[in-house]
Amino acid sequence: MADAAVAASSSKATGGSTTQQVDVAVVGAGFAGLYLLHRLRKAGFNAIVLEEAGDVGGTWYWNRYPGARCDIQTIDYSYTFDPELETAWKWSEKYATQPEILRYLGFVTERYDLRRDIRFHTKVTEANWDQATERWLLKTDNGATISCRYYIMATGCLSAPKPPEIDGVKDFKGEVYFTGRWPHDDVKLAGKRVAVIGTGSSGIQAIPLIAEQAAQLTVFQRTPNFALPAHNGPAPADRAALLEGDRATYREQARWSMAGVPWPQQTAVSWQLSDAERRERFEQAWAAGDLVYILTQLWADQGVDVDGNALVCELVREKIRDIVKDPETAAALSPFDHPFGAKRPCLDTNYYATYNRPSVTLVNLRQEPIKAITATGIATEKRTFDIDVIVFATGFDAMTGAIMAVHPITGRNGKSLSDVWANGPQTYLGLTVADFPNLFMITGPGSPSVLSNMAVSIEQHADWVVDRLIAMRDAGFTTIEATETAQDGWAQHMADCASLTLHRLANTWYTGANVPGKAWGVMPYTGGVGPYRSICNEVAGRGMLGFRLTGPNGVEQCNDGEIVRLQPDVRLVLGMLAEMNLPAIESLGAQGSRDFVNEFNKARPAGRPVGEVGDGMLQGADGPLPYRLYRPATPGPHPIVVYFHGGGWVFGDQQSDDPFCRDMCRRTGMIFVSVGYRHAPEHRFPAAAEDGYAATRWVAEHAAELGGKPGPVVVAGWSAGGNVAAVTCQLAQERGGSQIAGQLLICPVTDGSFDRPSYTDNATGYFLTRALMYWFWDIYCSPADRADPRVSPLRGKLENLPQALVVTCEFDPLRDEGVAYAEALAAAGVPVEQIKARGHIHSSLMMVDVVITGVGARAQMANALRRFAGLPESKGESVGPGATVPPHQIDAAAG
Ligand code: N01
Repeated sequence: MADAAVAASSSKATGGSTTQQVDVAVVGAGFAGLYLLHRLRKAGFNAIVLEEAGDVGGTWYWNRYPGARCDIQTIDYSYTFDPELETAWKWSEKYATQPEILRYLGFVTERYDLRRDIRFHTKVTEANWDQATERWLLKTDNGATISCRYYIMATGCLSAPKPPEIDGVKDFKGEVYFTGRWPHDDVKLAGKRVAVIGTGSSGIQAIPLIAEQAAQLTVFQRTPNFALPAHNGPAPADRAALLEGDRATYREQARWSMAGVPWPQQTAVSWQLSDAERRERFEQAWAAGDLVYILTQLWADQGVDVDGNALVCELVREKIRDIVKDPETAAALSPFDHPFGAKRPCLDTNYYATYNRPSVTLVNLRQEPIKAITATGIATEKRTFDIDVIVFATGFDAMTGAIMAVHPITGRNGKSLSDVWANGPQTYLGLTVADFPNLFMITGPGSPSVLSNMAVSIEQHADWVVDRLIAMRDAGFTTIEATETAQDGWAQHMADCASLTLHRLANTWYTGANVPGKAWGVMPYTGGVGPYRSICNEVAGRGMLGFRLTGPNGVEQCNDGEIVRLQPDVRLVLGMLAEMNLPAIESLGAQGSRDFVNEFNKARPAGRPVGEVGDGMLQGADGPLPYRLYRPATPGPHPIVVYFHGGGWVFGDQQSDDPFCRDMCRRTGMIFVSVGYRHAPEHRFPAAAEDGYAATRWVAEHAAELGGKPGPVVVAGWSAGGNVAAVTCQLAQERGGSQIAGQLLICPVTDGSFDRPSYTDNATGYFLTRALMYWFWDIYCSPADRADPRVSPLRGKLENLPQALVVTCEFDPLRDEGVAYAEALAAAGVPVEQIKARGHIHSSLMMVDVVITGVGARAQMANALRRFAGLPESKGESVGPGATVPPHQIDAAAG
């Protein structure tokens, strides 16, 4: 039914009561609900907000426990939609207290006259989609019913407190409080024996203040958490000056940053810094008292690499040992079970020092679990504690809990949201769910939400949703719904992003692990606020990709598809390259292209250290050739890999593939000899192929001199180097040359024909273009020679060739000829394996330390090389590109 028709009967009776008719109903009057109401009204929608509490504030209404503050600097944790609002309100502290934030939200409510459209003390108890009217019908706990075209959950991510799951709570005769539902009246703790259960952000904020009042405080800790001092006070002068100097730029940078706060991206990785440099950076972060700073500004690998992260963990533990006088207590407070940042770290004021007070006791539940709560206190497996007051700081059923708290939500064809989410939340962009038309979530699971500055993410979501509603109204659409394809694609992208991070190594509320029985999975989007914003914009820009829109008289638009198919880090790299506006390499001429590539490579991160790197000369087909040898740090002799770099037979050298060779040398424990074969146009076909053959032979003959194991060598190569490696194997067999135990061919050129689909599908946009490949071919090899197996090994004799691993990348013009070569080898009886790297481009697996999703594939390649050389495979790292098995498993959270 059209809105006009509905509006004509602004309310109508259902079953004796009156149903209020609105365009949009929003649940929740916190940060998100208030801004939504403001924007919806401005856009001319008739909207109401339904709020269970007695006033505005959302999480800041309920969480009134002592010490409650925000943990993002308040100048960042503010609305930015109205510059006048920004100057009308002045925060008094770096981290505002809960009462001040609540006053701010009240101020915003009055300023924009929002209160008149908020129904307080109104909890939604049921929401049903009615297909006939294309509206949601809501029931509430006070009997009011509402019919709305659009239903928006602005319910917050951390607003459904989790039950404590401890026996005997009901038996306790003393006072019981939950941090997430703290009373509005004064809670008197002076002179009392208080227990706090839980040491997350809430517990860690409350404990020092409770300790100041209570006669005795006993803290029951199941898992220690990382906390750093907030150093609260006035807003830091440098940040305030930055904001006030150019407010619009500051806010815009926040919107496009990774976490919603404008800090630059770190590029130095931990192993490039000395101990002293790392310590200096850490001390600076400790002094800054800022979570986003310490999570993003130490070194680039702190959040993605177990070793880079372990360095941070140890530096924090050192601080704990410095502050806490009793070594046993310090040890119990020191986290060892999760990487820093994989569980939300806390900001504290005097938290660790509180344990130096004689009136404070820490009970380590890992050593003495709680048996039960009794009438008079708490019994652990070792002791009993007489207690007057229990404070549960036990957290929330995060991300999904608040949405499920207003259940049942029944969508198209009677589908229940709790059934659809039984195995974890399924969403498109964290905003919508297939089969639930016209339902939106603000900062829902699948969006950056809790891994970002919520203020920034809320505004982005509210703006995106309201802009879509306006566009739909203008175009005459009345329903919007995510498609299954788009939703599944988003789940895949979410998983790809999460596999980059260390969240998989922690049991946290981010993953649902804190709630018994809840499905496990990283619920927030880990790809960053800026990238997420660009994806949402792209969805709209590409004709609402992944959405089905319908309107009256059968009008329908469905532009189905997946919004991100590239691996997330590959997408970022391509975005950066696009911004650099680089010239087409083929426009530079051969020498120009070499100069350009050399210059470009200088800006790439250096490779990791290996045992030894040395340059030398070997004998090629027509004279000496340079090589670079990478020796592992382990005692030799080691098996040898003869490696051929990429570069279209025109450019590239030992330096260009240096990070890859170092990485593979470390992973395989094998010597890599990277050969500087001759390039076209000075040396056209078959110079590169002949050099490959000659160099391999020379290396095999000089294996002992090089510190290698005598016997067969292994060959490997990328791109044109993959071509040289493949051809070398064929020549060695044909000519009875050196013995080759295996071949690793990474995105190899295997055939001089350009009619396979990948040449068309990936012709542009993925760095290696079809035009560039044509150019390479023209420079190296005349059309008359292109069927020669020395450049098109696919046309050669394949029987009895060495076993092979062929790696192809999804978005690579060379993909299909790589696959064809693997299939042809297999058909010829050669043992062959394939890696089809999903979401990767021609060069991404080579981008060591930049494209982390390539780690899985490189670990698999390393294992194959070890196998070829007769070495045992190394254990425990990879199962596939971008999907790594955790090298370190941790204990499940204790129940
Ligand atoms: O909740 P939590 P929170 N027996 O889940 C323990 C935001 N926040 O309310 O880790 C014994 O972090 C549980 O132990 P374990 C912020 O994003 C922000 O503190 O599961 N213990 C853990 O120690 C934060 O991350 C601010 O082993 C039990 C604790 O209770 C999020 O809210 C302030 C237990 C729960 O910690 C949640 O923080 C406060 C049991 N049965 C919160 N069950 C700001 O500063 C749970 N625990 C803005």
